[in-house]
Amino acid sequence: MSSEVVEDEISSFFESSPPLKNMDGIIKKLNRFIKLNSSSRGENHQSDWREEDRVCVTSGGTTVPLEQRCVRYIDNFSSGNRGAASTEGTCQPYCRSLPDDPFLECFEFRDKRNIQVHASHLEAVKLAVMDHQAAVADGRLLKLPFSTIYEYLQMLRLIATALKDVGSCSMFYLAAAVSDFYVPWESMTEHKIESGSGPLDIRLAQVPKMLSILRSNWAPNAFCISFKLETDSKILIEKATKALQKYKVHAVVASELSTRKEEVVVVSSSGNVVVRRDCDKPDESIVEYNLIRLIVDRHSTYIKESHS
Ligand code: PAZ
Repeated sequence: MSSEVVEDEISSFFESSPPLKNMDGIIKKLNRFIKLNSSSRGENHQSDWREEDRVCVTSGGTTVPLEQRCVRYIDNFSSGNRGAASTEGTCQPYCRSLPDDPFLECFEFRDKRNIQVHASHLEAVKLAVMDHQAAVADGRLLKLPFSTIYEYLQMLRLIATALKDVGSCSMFYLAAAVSDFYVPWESMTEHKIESGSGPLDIRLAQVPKMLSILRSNWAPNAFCISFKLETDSKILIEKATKALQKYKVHAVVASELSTRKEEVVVVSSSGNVVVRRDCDKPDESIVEYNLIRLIVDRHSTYIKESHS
């Protein structure tokens, strides 16, 4: 497909998308965050801030609504754990160690006026709250929640174009599981699809691939890491290699669904590196620990090379 056709498809996707709710608010937050992390940071913060720390981490699945007043949708699998774990080192950032249903499981009523954290979750809650508050207060973390494919892609475009000037110092770490198929807004029924008239046939259109335009137009100098998940290990590396070549990203992190928490393969032009977790070392008991070390290292080299 020619690049003009891809660009046309992308333009018509955005033109027909329902506008982001609170777009102005999102843009304001985003600009404030970028500004805070661009100018006088060194004077106001004693952090070990480095320029290369401007990272857009996408995490979680996107949904494809089947009705404009959505009751039903198709979801893409992702617990959000990888993005969360990678951001902490962000599920939600700083909530990974809490139980799945934190509000119900973490707290207990001592009496009608007192709610307390259950002793077994006290340390995890304390740490999560403290670290999260510190990250937000320091201006190190901005969370922009999305649900639908429309929201996700509009936000990604906003962020990428806002980071364009940051150039090689910005990174896109695209761990979200993004829908490949969707129902175009204009061909979607407004009201809840009637049941009772037999099986439902739905025709899904292909979501235009935004990675190529992110690389070529939105943020061409940013360091870009995409992710590939497969359930068939036999095709995983081949698919990741094709994505690397097609979208010209700097690396593709390939995972197989059942082993994604144990190991990933970082596929790049300098070869494939298997990254595993090491349960014997507390820090390295999650695969993201070694993954992030490798990616940060590669990004630093990329920044140096771009500036030389
Ligand atoms: O969110 P999670 O920790 O459950 O899983 C992470 C992941 C496997 C969804 C992510 O690493 C990934 O591969 N995302 C891209 C999925 C895709 O191929 O569209």
